[in-house]
Amino acid sequence: VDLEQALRGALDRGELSVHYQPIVDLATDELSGFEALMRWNHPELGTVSPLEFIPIAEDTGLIVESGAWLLEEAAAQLVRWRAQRPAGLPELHISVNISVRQLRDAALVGVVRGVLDRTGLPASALWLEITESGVMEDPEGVLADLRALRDLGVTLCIDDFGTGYSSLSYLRFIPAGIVKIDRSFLAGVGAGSANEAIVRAVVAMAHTLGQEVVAEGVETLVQRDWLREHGCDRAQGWLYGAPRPAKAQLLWMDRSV
Ligand code: G
Ligand code: G
Ligand code: G
Ligand code: MN
Ligand code: NA
Repeated sequence: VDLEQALRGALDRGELSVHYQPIVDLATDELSGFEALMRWNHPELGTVSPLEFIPIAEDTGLIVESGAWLLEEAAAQLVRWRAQRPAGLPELHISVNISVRQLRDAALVGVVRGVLDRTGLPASALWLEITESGVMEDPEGVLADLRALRDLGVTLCIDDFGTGYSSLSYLRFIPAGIVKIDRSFLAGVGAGSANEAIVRAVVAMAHTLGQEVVAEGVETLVQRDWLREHGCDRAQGWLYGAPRPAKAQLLWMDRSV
């Protein structure tokens, strides 16, 4: 099977879907929102990993259309979830990955505005995840759009933080409200790993800049307890749940463990 050829018709054939992974508020252990992740189920190949098909979607430009589709699906799903969530619990947010290719597409800000208008999702409930390397590929080109998105009221997240080759000085210019620490830095956290010094430094830096910190790849209670104790704001990982379809999600489960 020619993956690129197969991917070209995947959206129209209904082979793409969205999975959601919980993001939890560390202070309360309460569900705070979800990250939306694209899935491709090919009739013969079965599930194709995003690690395989997202790069193809970026190279071919297919990510622009499928990314816009995912954004609208996820926003509409979140509007339904917010309506179902019992009163008294914090409002849920949804986080969507935006690739370099989408960032460089002149239509992006209009696409986001259109999705917010059509679904009725408040901009404050939408997080857009961008990577450092995505911004660094063309800083001048994308900064104006990032500011326009921020001005819509959307929250920008720097995804996979620490894995890129960005200079810290540039980070100051990305108008992000949230830093997501890459899961590679979570190994050994709470067990004396040198990674603890890195996580501590990222939390201190982000908080100084007025940003929140989300730890990715949290798998154990030891990691969770250490992160909470060291001021990390939110967490995401198998401890709380893997990415799953919408119908498999619980919106008000007590996640305290
Ligand atoms: O958790 P998962 O195996 O889905 O993630 C694999 C990679 O694919 C991650 O780096 C994730 O950011 C990326 N990815 C998943 N869904 C999307 C998407 O909708 N858009 C983009 N640009 N990347 C995605
Ligand atoms: O954007 P990023 O490359 O970080 O994509 C998230 C990827 O990490 C997805 O493939 C997702 O399934 C995976 N993932 C989510 N939670 C965990 C976790 O707790 N541990 C590990 N090792 N991977 C995770
Ligand atoms: O989402 P779920 O309720 O299944 O996740 C809770 C438990 O399942 C945790 O103990 C977590 O470690 C485990 N888990 C969830 N998803 C994965 C996965 O993709 N890989 C592995 N190895 N464990 C997972
Ligand atoms: Mn992400
Ligand atoms: Na990530």
